[in-house]
Amino acid sequence: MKCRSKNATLIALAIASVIAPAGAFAQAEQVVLIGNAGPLTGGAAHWGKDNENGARLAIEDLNKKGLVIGGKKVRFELVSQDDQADPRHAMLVANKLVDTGVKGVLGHFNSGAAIPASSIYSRAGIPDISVATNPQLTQQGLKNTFRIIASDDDVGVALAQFAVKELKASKVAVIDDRTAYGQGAASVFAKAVKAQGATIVSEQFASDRATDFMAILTTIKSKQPDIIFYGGMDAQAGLIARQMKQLGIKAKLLGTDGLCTSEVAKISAGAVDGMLYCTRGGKELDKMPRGAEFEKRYKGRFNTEVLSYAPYLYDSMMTLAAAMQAANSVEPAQYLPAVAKVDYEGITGTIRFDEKGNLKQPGFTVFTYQQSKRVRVAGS
Ligand code: ABU
Repeated sequence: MKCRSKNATLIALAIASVIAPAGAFAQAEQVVLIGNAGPLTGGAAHWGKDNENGARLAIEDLNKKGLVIGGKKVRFELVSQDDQADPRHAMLVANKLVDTGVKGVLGHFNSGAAIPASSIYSRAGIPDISVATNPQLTQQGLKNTFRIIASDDDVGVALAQFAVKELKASKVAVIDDRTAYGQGAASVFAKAVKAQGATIVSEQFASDRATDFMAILTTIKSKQPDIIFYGGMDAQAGLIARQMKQLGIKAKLLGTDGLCTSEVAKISAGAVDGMLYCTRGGKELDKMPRGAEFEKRYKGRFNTEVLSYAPYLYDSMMTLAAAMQAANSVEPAQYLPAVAKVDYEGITGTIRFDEKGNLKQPGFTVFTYQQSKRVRVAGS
């Protein structure tokens, strides 16, 4: 009985070797799990989905290429998690991704989620590349944490200079949404604008879920500011722009990357035209080395426009893959040093990190809106 079964196995192998394509048995395939974490529900879900799409496109491209790492063909799989833009939920998600055995992480998106989650990936020794912009993310001395975009220190100062020099602002009001991102960006901007000689006439705050800003804006109106800086996201900024118009406030509305989307224009019902200015790290998509090609492929694959950071998520994934290839290993302990030393020409430009994990030479762009379309007014 035993002998008959062994013969059957040998016959099956012989048949397989005749019908299988040449080289099919040469390389075993290894599945490499990559975590993606960000808001996939709630008011920032459009950001999370855009990021996830960028990561997915990179993984599909890599799998088409069929990388061989450590002698094995690699198939990447994206494990995407919704952290709900919430710090506590982000920590649950981070632990889950570590337990699932991911070899690298893309995200988290919100600074308030990315900062606590980064400690969890650090303890597990897993490389983590994020577009969260609060400077603290890379000031924790964590060797595994990287940011592939300018920080709020970079863009906040650039926007403050633009506000004073180009918009001739001297009286400034500040509102923030009490998140790590919003509060951090508002504090960088307030400090930088004061250093430029402007005066802060009002400092207010609301939550990142707020919809009614009328009371805050009425208080601010009485101070007659030239500009209002909002530290927060597009979902609230669009409402602020609309409510400023309703109250007849003539000030410009300024903010950092959280405001720089097509969504802000839609929510504001056109109120952002010529009054909202925002700044973001890096170049506009059509100025990126392979931005136009990426835009076309993204639209073809997902049937929607690029919102913001999809090309950076694409490059984040490609950076992890380039480091794995350089180290000839998918194991975090082996390839983490190669991420720190990476020199990768991506869609968004050259990816190289400084000793803290910040992108070297990130650049910035200042935008405004005309007919609800974002247009570049300064920067790279
Ligand atoms: N930078 C805009 C939103 C992501 C963050 O919280 O940093």
